[in-house]
Amino acid sequence: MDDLKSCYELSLPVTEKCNAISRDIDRANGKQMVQILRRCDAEIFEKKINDDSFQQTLYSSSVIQTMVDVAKRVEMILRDPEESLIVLSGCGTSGRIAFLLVTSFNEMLKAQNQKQICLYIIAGGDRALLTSQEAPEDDPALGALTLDKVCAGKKRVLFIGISCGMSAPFVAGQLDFCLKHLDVFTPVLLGFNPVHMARSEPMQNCSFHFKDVAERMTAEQRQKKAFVLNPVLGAEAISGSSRMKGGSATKIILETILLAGHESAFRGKITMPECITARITTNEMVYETTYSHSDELAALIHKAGESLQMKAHVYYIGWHTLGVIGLTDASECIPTYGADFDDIRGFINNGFSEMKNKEGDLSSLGPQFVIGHKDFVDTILPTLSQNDMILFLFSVNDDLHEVTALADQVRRRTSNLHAIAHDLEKLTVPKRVCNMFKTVLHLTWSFTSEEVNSFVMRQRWELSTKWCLNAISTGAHVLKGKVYMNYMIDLRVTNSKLYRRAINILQRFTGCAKSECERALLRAIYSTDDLSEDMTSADVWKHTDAANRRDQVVPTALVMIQCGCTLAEARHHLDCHPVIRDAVSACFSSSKNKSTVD
Ligand code: F1P
Repeated sequence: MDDLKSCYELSLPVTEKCNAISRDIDRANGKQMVQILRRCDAEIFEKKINDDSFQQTLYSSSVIQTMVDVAKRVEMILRDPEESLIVLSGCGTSGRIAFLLVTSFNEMLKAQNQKQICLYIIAGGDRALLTSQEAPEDDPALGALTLDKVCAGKKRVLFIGISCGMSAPFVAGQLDFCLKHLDVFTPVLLGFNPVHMARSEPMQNCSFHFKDVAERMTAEQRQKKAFVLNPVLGAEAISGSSRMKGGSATKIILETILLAGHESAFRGKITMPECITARITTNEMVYETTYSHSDELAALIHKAGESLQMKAHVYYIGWHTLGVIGLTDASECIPTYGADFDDIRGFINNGFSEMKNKEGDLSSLGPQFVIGHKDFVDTILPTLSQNDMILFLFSVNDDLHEVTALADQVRRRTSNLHAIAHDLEKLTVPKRVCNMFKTVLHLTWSFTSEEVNSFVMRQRWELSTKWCLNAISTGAHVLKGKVYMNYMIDLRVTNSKLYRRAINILQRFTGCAKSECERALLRAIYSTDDLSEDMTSADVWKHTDAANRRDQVVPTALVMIQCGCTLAEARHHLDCHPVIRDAVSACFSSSKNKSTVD
């Protein structure tokens, strides 16, 4: 059985593998968790992964050279912006990072009286910025159509398709569209697997798969008509959770490229591999500084875990782009951990007018879209309890009067108020502000504001905040028992990638054949012990549509396989063990006892 398990593990792409560093994260306390996450994130900057010299990493000369080449395309477009566009596109977290980068870069261009030529696409539209809209991710034709629409009439487009797992059909459809129109488009694929590990499963109504597209892109790269940027970062700390390392590396790589292109176009600085390497090293320093605050980070994980364990809430109250980082982190907990939307929620000053998203104010779409600080004060503050954790996210450049006024209001209801605050050695957040919070993760950066412009400074604060919040929300869900070993055992099975991941998880834990695991998963999804022919022969997209309306499908399937029991018995078992990690352990130990007796 162990052989079966390791064979199966070897067949997975890097982004879906189990990271040996975090294998026991479910048994770690806050402090140990920070160290585990620190080591996993260190792999982003590693020169060699597992001594495998064939796998290219972020610092590999081939990767740096591709970044130089893409930066030159950015420069060309910035020099001649009429009828040109730079488009960044992705699904889920990748789309949210695209949104953040595009809005910030356009702001920078605007501040310098340049034309704002950057555009983002996120599968599922702007509502996907705040909620999990996983189904559009499976539609390659929708991706191509959306891209075609936004680029109508343009003569030159640099298209950057982000799919950390090199798997999203939405992005594959867009890249295929670009490859068919290379006279206008220069496509770039950003992901974190070697090309041979790109997904090769058939896609909805489509004659090609992701790996085909990646291979065609590689072929075109020889003539510099297309580019594949795919350094390997090692497996995620929570298997498959590409919001973590994948999201951080996406931000680092694309910001580096955009800024290098900008400096060449407007400051005459020729983009050399050395400048790209230097920028990556600066981000490595941001990583070091962030994790050097491990005690405060562990304390914040502990507090957030306590709140979730008591079925209370965690609220991120952020300013400007740090608010966006908070909203993004919060929204990812729903598909990753099967969390409710209000377990961890984000709020931003001035709501949608601060977001500057394409579709404007979405607050009428429902409570998940209510995101302003004012909304927090009106709807959450009056019912706030001592068990709810509030985390402010701000920098010295934000309106500190506003920060103190809101902190004052919150303190009248609860003392469970904490902060992540960024400042500069020459410009610090005053002590009286810091003293308002029970725990302050206070990051003082040694750059002077003359050294780097405020946009660059802000990008570093964003990255640092992302690392902190990823650690806090991951750690809190681990403490709540939502993770088994380092697997997101209670994920929502809402698209084909997550459907495959669910089967992989079942195979991993039971050692059973794929067909048996899939049957158990379908029984849990369709809520029956007797699967009909209609159910078993339906398309994956039908399964994921049904799964979207069910809770705990993977844990239920796991218990059914492991204990050889009915659906009702499995559900009863899970009801008796509200902590999923305990439910799974109990069922493993009972099946072990049974087999010993046998
Ligand atoms: C895109 C994505 C993830 C999300 C979930 C489903 O992944 O939406 O961001 O967390 O895993 O897939 P990718 O295309 O960037 O690999």
